[in-house]
Amino acid sequence: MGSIQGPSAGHTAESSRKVIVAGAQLGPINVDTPREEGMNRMLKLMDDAHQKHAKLIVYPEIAPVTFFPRHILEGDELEQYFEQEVDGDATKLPNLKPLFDRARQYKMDMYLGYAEHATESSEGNHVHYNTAVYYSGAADKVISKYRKVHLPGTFEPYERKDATNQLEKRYFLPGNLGFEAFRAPGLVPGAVNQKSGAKANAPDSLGKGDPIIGMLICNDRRWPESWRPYGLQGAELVLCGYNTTAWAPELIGTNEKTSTPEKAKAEALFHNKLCITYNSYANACFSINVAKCGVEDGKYPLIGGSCIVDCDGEVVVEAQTEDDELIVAEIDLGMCRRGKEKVFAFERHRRTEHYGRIVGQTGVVEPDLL
Ligand code: CDT
Repeated sequence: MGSIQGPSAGHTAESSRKVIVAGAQLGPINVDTPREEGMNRMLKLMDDAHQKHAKLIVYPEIAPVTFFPRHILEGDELEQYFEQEVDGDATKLPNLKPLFDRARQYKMDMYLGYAEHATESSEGNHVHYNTAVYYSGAADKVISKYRKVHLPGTFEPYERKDATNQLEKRYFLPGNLGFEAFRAPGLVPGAVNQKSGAKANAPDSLGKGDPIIGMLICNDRRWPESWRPYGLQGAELVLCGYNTTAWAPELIGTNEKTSTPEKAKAEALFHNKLCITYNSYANACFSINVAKCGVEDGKYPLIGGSCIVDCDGEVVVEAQTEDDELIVAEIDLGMCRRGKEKVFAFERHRRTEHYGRIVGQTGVVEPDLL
């Protein structure tokens, strides 16, 4: 005789992997905001995070300065927004050092987005990237760097003089570091490691090592292709900072639904949440998504909506303002096992023989006309 299965059927054994994490949303940073003022605001948010026992803080994309790719710039006017590494060590970047020093003092991990001036050859040629680094408080060093892969907007400015430009293709090269996940040492207590004899990918160590983390920057979050490589590395937490315009008809396009700044902003907030909730669910990972927001220079609106999303795609906590605001949550990375072992058990359900177009083709090729 059939019976309805009880609540213990299919129960996934989840080890507790709790950690308190924070997103440091920033309000507007204007062209004339002094660097020191922006830095003090960022440090204050880190102090608040420490008071709330956070072990990881996430800042927005290009956090320390105004979202300059909307402006047409060259020479020193452009270069002032870029950080130039000393000895290949981001913790020594002169403008950003106070953040690393404070994180070191608190033994706090940190995702920090900034515009990177990188020297690529012995001849001193330099290139620019839109970059985020992950500083580990336990290791006291930057343990991973990510360079934004999907650069939105145009190389040339729009013809209309009053259009809001998004000149990231002009100012940055596409990231060249791929989507490499990494482990954050000591971020949750009691993780197994090689010293204790555990082996990666052994059945009894899955989901028990130091947390597996991936980084994205802004537009990357809209592309499932950015998340899946992290899912395939077992990521439990994806970090993403953003500067998302709330009203830029040339860039985003308009229709009846988005014909006013208010409607366009509502749609931009909806799309932000749509991508981060769906992709967190489909890769069974948490995500921390953090905005720079509000109206920069009195006329360029950016959306807020910073949020921490769980591995079931649910929003755990969401910012309520368009200003400096810390969002904090205790998350349990052990919850990721259910999605990874059942609905999104990739090893059992993926069909790579049918995915060729995803890596073999960039643009759309429609079927022949009838
Ligand atoms: N900074 C950044 O990448 N902004 C883009 C704007 C494009 S809007 C569809 C973003 O994806 O939010």
